[in-house]
Amino acid sequence: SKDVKDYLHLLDKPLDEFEAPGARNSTLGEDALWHVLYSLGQDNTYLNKRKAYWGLVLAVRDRMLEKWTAVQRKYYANDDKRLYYLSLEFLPGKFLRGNLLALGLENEAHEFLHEHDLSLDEIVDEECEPGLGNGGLGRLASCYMDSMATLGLPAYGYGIRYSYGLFRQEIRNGHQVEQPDNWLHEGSHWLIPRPHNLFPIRFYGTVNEWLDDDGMLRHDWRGGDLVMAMANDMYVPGYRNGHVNSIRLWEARPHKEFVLSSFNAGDYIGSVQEKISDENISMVLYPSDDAPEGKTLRLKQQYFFVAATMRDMVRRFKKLNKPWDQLPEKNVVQLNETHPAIAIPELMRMLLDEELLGWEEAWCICQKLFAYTNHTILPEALETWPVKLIERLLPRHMQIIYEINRRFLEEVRLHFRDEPELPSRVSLISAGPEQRVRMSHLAIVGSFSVNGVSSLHTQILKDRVFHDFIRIFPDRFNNKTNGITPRRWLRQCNVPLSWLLSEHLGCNWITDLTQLKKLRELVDDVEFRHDWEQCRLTNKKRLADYIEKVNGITVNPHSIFDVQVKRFHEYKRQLLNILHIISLYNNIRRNPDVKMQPCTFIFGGKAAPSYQMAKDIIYLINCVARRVNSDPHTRNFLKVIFLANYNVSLAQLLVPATDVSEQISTAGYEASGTGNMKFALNGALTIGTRDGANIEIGERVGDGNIYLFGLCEKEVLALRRRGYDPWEFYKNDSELREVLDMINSDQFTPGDSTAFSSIFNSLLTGGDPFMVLADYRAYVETHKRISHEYVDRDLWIKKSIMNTAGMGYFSSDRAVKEYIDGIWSLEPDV
Ligand code: T68
Repeated sequence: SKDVKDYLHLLDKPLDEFEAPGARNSTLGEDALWHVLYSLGQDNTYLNKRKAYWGLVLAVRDRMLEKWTAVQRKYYANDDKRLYYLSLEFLPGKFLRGNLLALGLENEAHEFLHEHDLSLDEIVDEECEPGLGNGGLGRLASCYMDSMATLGLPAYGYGIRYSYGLFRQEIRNGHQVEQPDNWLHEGSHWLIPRPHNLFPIRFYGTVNEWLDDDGMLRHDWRGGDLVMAMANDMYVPGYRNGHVNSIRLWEARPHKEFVLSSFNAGDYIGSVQEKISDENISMVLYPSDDAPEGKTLRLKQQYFFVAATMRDMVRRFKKLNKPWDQLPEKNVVQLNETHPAIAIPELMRMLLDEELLGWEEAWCICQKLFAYTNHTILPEALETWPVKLIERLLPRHMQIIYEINRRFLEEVRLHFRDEPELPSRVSLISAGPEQRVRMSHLAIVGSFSVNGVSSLHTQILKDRVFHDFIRIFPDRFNNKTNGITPRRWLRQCNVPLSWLLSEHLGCNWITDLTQLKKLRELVDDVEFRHDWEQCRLTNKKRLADYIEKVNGITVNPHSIFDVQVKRFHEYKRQLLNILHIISLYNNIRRNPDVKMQPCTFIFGGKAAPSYQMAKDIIYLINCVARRVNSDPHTRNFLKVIFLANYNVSLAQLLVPATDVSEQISTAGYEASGTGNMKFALNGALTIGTRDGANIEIGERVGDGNIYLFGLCEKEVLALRRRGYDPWEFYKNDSELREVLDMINSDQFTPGDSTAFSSIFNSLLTGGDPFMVLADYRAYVETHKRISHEYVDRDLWIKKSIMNTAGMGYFSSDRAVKEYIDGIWSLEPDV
């Protein structure tokens, strides 16, 4: 509307010369109308939401493409060193609003839509979000792409264009039901297909040996199946700097349209079948964010995108006519987890077998080129592949992995003569009945840098998970604490607060988040605190409207919004949260006149389809919600909401409306967390364990402004060593016992007393590795404090402000700068 337009110029950094209005002689609106007619072939004399959306997308895209081509030209002209960020997952969220914001086109868009009686809020609903990732890892990749563009880095993201993203979650009768996410059913104009950027990718086949002119043994991988990798580019504009980068997503295409021989021999369907199975490679994202999927198709996906990416990198490098030893001076490859680690033997193969380099030279290049980020210490999440499978699918790579390992272990034996056990512990290949390749060992040995994603996580990698490697490669390990982009996670998702911030601090916080520390000078300003609270209330009302609309439940916007949204996993302990809710419920029923701050507990998140326990937990939450929300004794005090299909868009709605952010993983299990950062940045208070980045958040917002509770990592280890006995907590805590007995009865599932016996057993008889009961009492007591302190509005709002003020450090701009200085050695280009 008019009002929005009037204040936007105050809210954001002004455009610099790259964006000067008049650089084009048509307006955004004119171009959108042009596209409606000439690109979409539709009548543009009147607009509906769909036409307005698509027209705008195409008009915005034109502007990004102009900038992108200019930026590419500049990279070549300056002979820039390039970063390749390889990730099997990206979770960019919806594009339109962010792209308008970055390009400084929001005003023009509002104006255009206003003329057609439409608003940006309604037309962004037309966009469906690409769910090309599972959770934190994929979202981190997208935050980093945003910061790289904003810092003007010569960087490229690389991944897969899945036809189906992460499943859409429905809740039926309290259970998670998975539906396919056909996000491309209407096509996406944000994705530009590049049918000429096409590479053949080989699978299976055999390895031939031959002698070259110097008598060197050479290898040649041939035969097998070929699949084509076709590029699709997605554009990432920097924030108001004229810089646009891209993410190249590979799509599998059949090598031949039909196998002509069988076609002619009359096997029409058989020949089509082959085409279909080739396309399968990029069909669907694997929906597990922990236990890696041991399926051949998953390994095919990994090799497919990595091989195409290495080809693309080498293609660009060859244009420079430089000797091979310059490859790592002109490029750096960051591996997001071990999923793309097969890039190391693939580049070795290209250098040895195609470019005919010697082993030492090729290996030296690889070790200077690759860097690896670890995101997990869960032992079951560390990726391994059966030697037998790699031998069949990628026979030449298996030979190369053996040779890398042989040379590596020889060195280890030489340097650690008195430790005969060491070689087998660090070997790239695990012994046992089925030999497997340890992808993390391959990634460590083949990289010059290995980083964790929070201080505690990196420390655990050094002390435990990769302890042996620390002694072999003492300089290789480093920490890069995660960060989030302030453009999406404050400026875009929280317009009221952004407005308030820009009014008081100016708008530089959008690219220099440390500016937020100046908020500390404003905490004692009564009027400012009042405005702060109003912003929060506006956001809470918006969320309440959504809940009313979607879940059909009325929630009180003045109640405490307590939110836990993330993937469902036992280590994240959604169970601890629901146990506490049940005990609150019991207490309110026991004391009907209780004076208590009303609470709304909100959950969201998906369970891997094969993770039964996680699905049971979702069912429990929904059953408790049904009971609690319909109980007349408690419903004014307590509401439990499960929001289906948690994704980036829903996060953008939830984050600014949250009072209490639940970050309650068992200490030592959450590598970092990034949701924790989003909430605190928007002024939520964290209730959390001393895990992952929670510790660093506490250090920066101050002890008094965060609720840390429970066992720390060392205490978890110590208790495990002593022997954790959940029955002890069951026996000694009557409130807890009551809650557990209710779960183990038909209280929440009338007539069915075994619905949650799996949960009861996992907490008690199963010996629960996540020690939920050990932290129960501390958690409940901490919640009492929160409920008490929330009522003191002055106190609470001050704490809220102090959270935002302390969160500047957690900008992904800071994190990316640390990667630049500590790992990539790149020159920002603006
Ligand atoms: C997350 N990992 C960490 N993995 O759990 C989280 N894994 O603590 C951290 O903040 C975040 O990474 C970013 O560093 C994941 O999200 C996956 O999604 C995943 C997907 C497939 C296989 C294994």
